[in-house]
Amino acid sequence: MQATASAHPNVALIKYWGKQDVATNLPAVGSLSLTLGGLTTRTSVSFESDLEQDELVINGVPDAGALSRVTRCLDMLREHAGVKDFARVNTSNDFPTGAGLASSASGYAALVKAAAAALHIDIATEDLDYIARIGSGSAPRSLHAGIVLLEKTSGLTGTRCHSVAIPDDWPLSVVVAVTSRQPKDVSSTGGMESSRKTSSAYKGWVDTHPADLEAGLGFVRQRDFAALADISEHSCLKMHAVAMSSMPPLVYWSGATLACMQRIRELRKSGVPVFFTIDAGPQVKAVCMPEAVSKVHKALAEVPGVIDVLDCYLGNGAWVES
Ligand code: 2P0
Repeated sequence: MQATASAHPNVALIKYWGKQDVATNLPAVGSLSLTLGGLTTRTSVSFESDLEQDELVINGVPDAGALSRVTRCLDMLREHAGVKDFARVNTSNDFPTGAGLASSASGYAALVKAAAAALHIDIATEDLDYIARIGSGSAPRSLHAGIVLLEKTSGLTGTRCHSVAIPDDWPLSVVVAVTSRQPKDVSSTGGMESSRKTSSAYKGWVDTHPADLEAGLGFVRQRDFAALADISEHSCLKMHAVAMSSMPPLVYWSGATLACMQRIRELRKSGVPVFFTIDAGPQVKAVCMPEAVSKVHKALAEVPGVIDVLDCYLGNGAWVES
């Protein structure tokens, strides 16, 4: 009753921000994401009859804060398997945790993948996606490869998640400029709820999102990098406009974040195929064609305030290691 699984984090081009239902992390809008090969979460799950509750260790440190959400996912899998044993969960990231690099997405994707393998259950993809979503709204995307669509549906779970292009179909690269290793002050979960309740821009965000998602999907299908660049930066800045217009205001950027955005726009103006996206943290992700990686990497490394630059590529969905 033991298994280990790995998963990559993901970054959305057409963003998710806001929930229709908090309890089940049902998003108010769909999203389109890239699974980030090069950054990995590795999680071992062991169901043991002598445990009195689930135990969670993240990067070598016991973590009680995230335990209730982990237990909720494990309960759903235990029910599926007809097993009552509690589990020891040991997870580690080879990249900064809780700092806008989607460690919760890769974390919950690896968790459900490892737990399902440890319990030897044969579970439908849609069901595993749903259980991962209970952990984190963006986690189902990390169960899938390459360019991934999480769409709203009228079905039982309310969402469907699948790959729209595998890495070989359109091998985009992502250069991540790390500007801080500190965990963020306001979680995505808290920020989204605050935006829903207080931002006058929230309704416009939800109303205009389906058209943005449809456009982004079309540009992926056409492999139209320039058009995907424009719609992705638009979705990113619209999401941050909603966050910034919340009360109290949510500003996830630092000075270095803005400097990276400007540098990326200059590069694109000079003909380099690159655009930016930013999540609920100060890191900047530069999405580019593979031939531009070294130029983009060098340019971002020179921006004051950038402490590390990570080269990523499109990766596979979560997988069982052993
Ligand atoms: C996204 N983010 O689409 C958006 C853009 C951050 C900014 O999905 O509350 O950790 O667990 O659903 O999934 C990060 O939020 O939040 C996220 P919950 P999650 O990538």
